[in-house]
Amino acid sequence: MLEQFGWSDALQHQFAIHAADGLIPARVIVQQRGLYEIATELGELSATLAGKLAYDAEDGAYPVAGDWVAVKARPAEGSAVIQHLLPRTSSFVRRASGPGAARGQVVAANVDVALLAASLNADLNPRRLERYLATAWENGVDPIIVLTKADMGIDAEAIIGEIEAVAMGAPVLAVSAVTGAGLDELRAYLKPGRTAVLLGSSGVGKSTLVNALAGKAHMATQAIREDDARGRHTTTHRELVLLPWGALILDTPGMRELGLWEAGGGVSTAFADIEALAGQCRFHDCGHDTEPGCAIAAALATGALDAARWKAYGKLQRELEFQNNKDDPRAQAEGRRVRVQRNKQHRAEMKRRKRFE
Ligand SMILES: Nc1nc2c(ncn2[C@@H]2O[C@H](COP(=O)(O)OP(=O)(O)O)[C@@H](O)[C@H]2O)c(=O)[nH]1
Ligand SMILES: [Mg+2]
Ligand SMILES: [Zn+2]
Repeated sequence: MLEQFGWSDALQHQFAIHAADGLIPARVIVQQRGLYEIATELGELSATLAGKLAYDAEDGAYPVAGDWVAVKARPAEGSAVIQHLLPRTSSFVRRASGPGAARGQVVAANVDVALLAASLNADLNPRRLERYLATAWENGVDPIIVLTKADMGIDAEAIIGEIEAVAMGAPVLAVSAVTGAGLDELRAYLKPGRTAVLLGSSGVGKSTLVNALAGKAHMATQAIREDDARGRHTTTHRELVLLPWGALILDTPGMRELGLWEAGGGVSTAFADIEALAGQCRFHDCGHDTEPGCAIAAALATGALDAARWKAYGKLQRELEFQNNKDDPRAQAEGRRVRVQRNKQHRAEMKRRKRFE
């Protein structure tokens, strides 16, 4: 059961310390207001966070859909308590906005492939795609650009060409959930036991695409526990979906504000053409402005480098710098405060235990 969700020998090996504590591994299918639906070897269970984990999670480490966790199961009650979050291989973070949201919000974890969805119909913003590409590469995740709603009479070929020009080699597909066009091509990228995440603005057709890929099997499992009579929680959707051929797909709510978190490597990959050009400037520390022998200025002059793309690159660089600076003092002070408080609690707890020894 758990192998279907991507559980591996390597994960099992890491899990030994938790197994020794009587915990079992689980993968988060959906998270809603602090309540979880998880897949375990005992079947699907409803779960809550252990108090200690909820406390630690102030650091922004709440389990989310796709996460592996260690749980104390109560199979007879169909429930479990999540005790530990296992280390993530990748995570997608939505840039936080508003006070107190210094860290950003993780929206998907442990994915292998990112499907960057944009509608052929609207919302085709190459600049936004560049951001998504940067975020995927920075996470070590393979991006695939999925242009949706190919049935709406738009010349997909022309747009695919335009997108390929900024895709830096990532595959670009056009699909339609209505006619089924392009779905076989997409399926070929979704391998059994591997997890793909769908990213893109709300309304581009992500959930419809998951349904089209899942077919009847998904409809049958869509309605997970709605047993509210005994005060249990109601979950009407799932985010992590097991597709009929064994691939996993993570549907996320709108990602309008997917930010760049600790990007850097990702930006370089997404703009490898610009970085290569910059390497050809005569001066090592060229400001790409009025310096003689500037390869960027030359490429802009001939049109070999698109001015909008150059501008987007500059904007990303400035944003990264801003985020890095912004993060430092405050986030560090906050981290310190949390650690001090936790140590205090820990010492009090040790004292309390001593008394009972
Ligand atoms: N014509 C057409 N409409 C689609 C397609 N996929 C989704 N839609 C419509 O787009 C709207 C938003 O779809 P939804 O899956 O909820 O988008 P999400 O917010 O990205 O999950 C709905 O009205 C869908 O019926 C498609 O392939 N073709
Ligand atoms: Mg949706
Ligand atoms: Zn230059």
